Formats: sequence, structure tokens, C-alpha cells
Amino acid sequence: MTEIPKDHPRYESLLAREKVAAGVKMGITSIQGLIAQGRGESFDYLLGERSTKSALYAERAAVAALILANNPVISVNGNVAALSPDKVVALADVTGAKLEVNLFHRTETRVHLIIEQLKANGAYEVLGKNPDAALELSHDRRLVESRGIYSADVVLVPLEDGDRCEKLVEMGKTVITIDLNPLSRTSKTATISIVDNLTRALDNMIKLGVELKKEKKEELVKLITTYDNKRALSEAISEIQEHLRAMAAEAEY
Ligand code: PTJ
Repeated sequence: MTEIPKDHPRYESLLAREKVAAGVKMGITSIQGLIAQGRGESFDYLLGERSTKSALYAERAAVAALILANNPVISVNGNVAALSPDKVVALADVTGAKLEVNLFHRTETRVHLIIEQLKANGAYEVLGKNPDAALELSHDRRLVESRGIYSADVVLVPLEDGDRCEKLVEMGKTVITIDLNPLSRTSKTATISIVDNLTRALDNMIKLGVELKKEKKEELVKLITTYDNKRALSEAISEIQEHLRAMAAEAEY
């Protein structure tokens, strides 16, 4: 990995790039993962590279749903494993969720390497190696474990493709997504769409997990039942518009 100086104005963004590139070299991340990261970066620019009010609103409801779930599962792909293996393990710990590797560009080697990466970051058990159930999909994301994603009532699917998200919602699950693109099919389909950068979202969600675990069950139920995903998505788009207006005003001077 190229050493990025901490005082570089684009430190966080360059570090993320280095991590995804290193993930490809290690065989964890797919080559297509580089394109996905680039797409995410451009939406992050439009958002102003911050966790917006609507993102925090969605993250709070998402953490409440994970804590209250009977069988919460966090799905991990090659980008997540490269960018935030420690954070995804910490979120699973704080919410009591299982971890399951589920890949679009699936190879058994990648599944193995990602499981090892998560274990090296403190995970005790990671599902995904022995899929014994299938979602009704024609690509490899269909391969799931019966005690994991298949039977989960709440699933967190960061950096998802729309297909599986749609299928999981159809199966009656609460589907939480983290996707910087508020216009994606995934964001439009999910139950709780978090429009935020993966690394910022996970940091926020770990903190919220510690905080919300102390709350009464009724308070958590309220966070979920009063949550309005259409409102959150519409606000995310407005937040981009506001940011662009501010940038346009700044450019005039
Ligand atoms: O590891 P695999 O084989 O399962 O493949 C994973 C990728 C991500 C390559 C695969 O799922 C894919 O092609 O995804 P898409 O269709 O490119 O969608 C990824 C979405 O995540 C896009 O809408 C991006 O804007 C968004 N995104 C990319 N990087 C980030 C992000 N959202 C949040 N944080 C990011 N760092």
C-alpha cells in the first residue's frame, strides 16, 4: 500500500482507495470492486463527504432493528472486507448479528480469504462457506446458509446490487442497505436505506449500538415504527441539492 500522509487534504478518500486496491491484490476484492468504489466516491463528493441528518436518522433505525431482531445477519462482500473488516466485526458484536460472506463474483477462494480476513479482525464465526439454501436468483448471490441470511429476519447488505435486496424484501425481511447512491435500485427497494459512506456509517452505527442497547425495548420499537424510508431518501437527495447549491454559490466568488 502507498503510504498516504495523514495531513493530506484527501487522506480518508485516498486511504479507502488504497484499501480497496490492496483488497484486489490480496484476492479479497473483485476487480469490479474498484469501479464500485469509484462510483461511491463520486456520490460522496456530491453529498459533501459527511454523514447527513437523513443518514443518521436511517442509521439509528437500522441499529434499533438489528438489536431487536431474532436472527440479524450482516452480509459481507469483497469491498466491505477490504475497507472495514474491523468495523463490520465490531458492529456484529455490539448488535449480536451473525456475519455471512455473500458474493456476486463468487469464487471459493475469495469466500475463504474473506472469512480469514474477518477472523483476523476478531470474528469468531463467519458463515458463507457452506451454502445449504438458495434465494430465487440466477446469480451466485443466491447461495446462502439456512441459519444465516436465509432465515434472518433483519439483514444488513452494504454495497449491494438491487436484485438480492429486492428478493430479500419480497421474502418479508427487514433489509438495511448502505449505499452512497440514493438513486440506486438498492436504495429504492430497501426497508432502511442508509445513504452514507460505508466507513462513516459503520462508525456511527457502532456508537449507536452501544447507546441504544441501554434503551428500553419500547424506545427501540418506536424508532423503527416511526421511521419513514421514503422521507429519508427524499431528504438525502435534497441534502445533495443543498450541498451543490452551496458549492455553486462558493464558485461565484
Ligand atoms: O465482492 P462481490 O463479488 O460481491 O462484488 C461487490 C460489488 C460491490 C463489486 C458488487 O456488489 C457491485 O458491483 O456493486 P454495484 O452494483 O457497483 O453497487 C455498489 C453500490 O455501492 C454503488 O451504488 C456505489 O455507489 C455504492 N458504494 C461504493 N462504494 C461505497 C458505496 N456505498 C457506500 N460506501 C462506499 N464506500
